[in-house]
Amino acid sequence: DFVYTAYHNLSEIYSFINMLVAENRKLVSKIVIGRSYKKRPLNVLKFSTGANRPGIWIDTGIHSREWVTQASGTWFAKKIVKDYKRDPVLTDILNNYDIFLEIVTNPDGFAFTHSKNRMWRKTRKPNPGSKCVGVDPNRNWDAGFGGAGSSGNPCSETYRGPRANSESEVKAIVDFVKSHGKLKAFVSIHSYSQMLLYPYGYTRTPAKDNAELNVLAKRTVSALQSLYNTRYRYGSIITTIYQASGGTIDWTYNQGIKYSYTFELRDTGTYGFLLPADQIVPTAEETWLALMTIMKHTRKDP
Ligand code: 0X9
Ligand code: ZN
Repeated sequence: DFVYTAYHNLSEIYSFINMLVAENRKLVSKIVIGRSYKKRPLNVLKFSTGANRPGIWIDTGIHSREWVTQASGTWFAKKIVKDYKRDPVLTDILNNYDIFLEIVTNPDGFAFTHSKNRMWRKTRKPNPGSKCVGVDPNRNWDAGFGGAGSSGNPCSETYRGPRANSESEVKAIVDFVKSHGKLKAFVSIHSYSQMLLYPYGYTRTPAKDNAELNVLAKRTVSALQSLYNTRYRYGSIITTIYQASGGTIDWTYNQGIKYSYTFELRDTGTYGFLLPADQIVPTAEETWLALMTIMKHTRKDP
């Protein structure tokens, strides 16, 4: 059986995904939305109990070194299959919405964090004319692309890439979001720093739904805190963390997905990206309460 209290490599997580689908065929399926630069499948778990439903998207691991996020993603997947038909709130959500979960959103980077460099963040696509590899997949989206809070230097950790959507890992999600057409919430999960962020990152102009996103963020971090007293800050990206252009949720928000949020999970820097494995399950548990708060609200306000 899969151990949630340890970190796993790419092949272990891909096996986990296949097992979960095999054991829960009525609820779970696997969609391959594209291929990474190195031709690895971009697997998305679809939790669905009926046709033509609106959707809720969750991704983890777009920055490969943020290991507690992929680990939490596996825990969320198991939690969904365990709680369907047991937890009335999740059951109601799944009777009306599909949930999509991409656990390893940057598989090439993730494999590299296991084989060569634990602190790798970006994709693994070579940059022509540079010895430096990779693009920051959270600066590559078509929302304020190329603006302040991203770099044009291929050797930078925040290199935006030659153009928006240049990374197949990003383009695959863009194509999925557009073809799906009715995603109502989009949650992109990072670590670390214990923050819940909403648009915008590329501009100081508040999002049209700023007031509602703020109130929901406040309720969401308070649900998270209720379990282990883990404290989160919350607010728009640019006012809470820093200016960042070409980010995921700015693009999804501009596509009309009102409930677009980014989490920065534990901790606040004691261990940073190297969060000890005994914190995986508590992190996932508290984050699940936060996700449920966002999903419940989405269900009430479609
Ligand atoms: O800088 C980032 O990409 C994120 N922090 S991290 O340490 N995980 O790299 C924060 C960016 C805020 N989110 C978006 N712009 N979507
Ligand atoms: Zn990140």
